[in-house]
Amino acid sequence: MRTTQSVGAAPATATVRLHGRLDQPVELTVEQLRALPAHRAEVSFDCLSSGLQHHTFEGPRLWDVLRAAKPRVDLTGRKRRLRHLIALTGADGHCVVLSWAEIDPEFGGQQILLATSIDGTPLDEAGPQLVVPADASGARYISGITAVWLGAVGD
Ligand SMILES: Nc1nc2c(c(=O)[nH]1)N[C@H]1C(S)=C(S)[C@@H](COP(=O)(O)O)O[C@H]1N2
Ligand SMILES: [Mo]
Repeated sequence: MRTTQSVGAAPATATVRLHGRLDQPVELTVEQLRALPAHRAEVSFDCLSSGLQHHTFEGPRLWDVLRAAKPRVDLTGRKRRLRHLIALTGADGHCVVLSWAEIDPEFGGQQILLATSIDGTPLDEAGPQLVVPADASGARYISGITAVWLGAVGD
């Protein structure tokens, strides 16, 4: 995990870097993610190693986080945007990809969140966690996210 540490006993603060096709690439703390409208998701997913899991997450939509960073995506018409993809990387190297259309309200419009808390526990030290309510399995619920990259096929 990439962290910033201040002098004394202050806890480590995780940061997540938004980069790629963005006009305003930025490094955000979980506290800064809380500036965006928060949504709650009560979810269940299956894990190969630990079985069925239930969690309640809160945090902003990934869509709102990306829009705030001014994506360089042509939203004229509906076809040009569909080549874009979002890659999220965790502190342990686990990496997952979403397609732009999964979160675009004119397509899948899924309420995919960058969670700032899990079951009421803040994620300021661990880093945000991806919430993909429509996924049956937990493997895209990537935790300790350190980077979110927006790219496009053909770049
Ligand atoms: N960074 C990271 N996030 C991850 C994983 C991982 O290996 N690394 N495993 C995923 C898998 S396989 C599952 S099932 C869920 C498990 O979440 P839980 O243990 O909090 O229920 O986390 C996901 N998030
Ligand atoms: Mo899992």
